[in-house]
Amino acid sequence: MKTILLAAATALAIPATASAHFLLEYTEDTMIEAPGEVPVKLIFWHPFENGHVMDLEMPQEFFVLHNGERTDLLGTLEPVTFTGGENEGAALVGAVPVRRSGDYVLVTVPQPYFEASEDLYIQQITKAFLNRNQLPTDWAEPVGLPTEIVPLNKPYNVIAGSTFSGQVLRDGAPAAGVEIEIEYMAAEPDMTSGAATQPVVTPPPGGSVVAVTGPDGTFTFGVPRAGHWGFAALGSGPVTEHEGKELSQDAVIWIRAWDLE
Ligand SMILES: [Cu+2]
Repeated sequence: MKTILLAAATALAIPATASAHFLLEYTEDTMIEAPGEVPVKLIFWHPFENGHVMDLEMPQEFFVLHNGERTDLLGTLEPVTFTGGENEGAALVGAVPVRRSGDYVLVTVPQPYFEASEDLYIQQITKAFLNRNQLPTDWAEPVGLPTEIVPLNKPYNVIAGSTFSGQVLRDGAPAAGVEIEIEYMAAEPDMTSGAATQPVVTPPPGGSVVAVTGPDGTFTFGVPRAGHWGFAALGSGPVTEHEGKELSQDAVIWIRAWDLE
């Protein structure tokens, strides 16, 4: 009896993680045809269910890697508001200079966000990928972040119906047994209106879609649909505390899947 009561109390103490937070680095296109400044929106949101928007501060770092060369983009960021299905929140808009052919790996290291309902900080170190002229240059290389997901499939042209695999690194070493939350961008940020588009699907029952990394830190997910998919490795980072509270230092990656037509 005591055991049952304890089990019930433990179950109730588990924070409400049914909805997954995701830091977005959103660009309308991932394959960039014309050279120029590509607008990117940084939004802390629940895009699968078009849910709550969390206020995003100016990040600690925001940069792009191209041919292994790092360009700081913090100075391009401007505050904007973003309206999701439930509320309006603070977001940021920046610009990525895309000129030469190759990959452009966008990286955001945000400030830790205090989530009052769970009494902890969340810091989602996020990567997204652009490409120009189909020349692969940078996507397969680790950036060297405290934690990151390294794609094992080219992340900007995954075929819907195929699979995507990634490897979670913590301080450069494979991180085993890490929970990966998987999110579909069912609604997308409208770059002109500052609001979300109408969601095209709703999340399945049963809460977050989850995979767990194996002994070598890898995971695989069958991608059922074209669009933007996000993967968040929860608490995969080496830092576990911020200002006296628990910190979930997560690694997030965004990929783009396409239908064969
Ligand atoms: Cu959430």
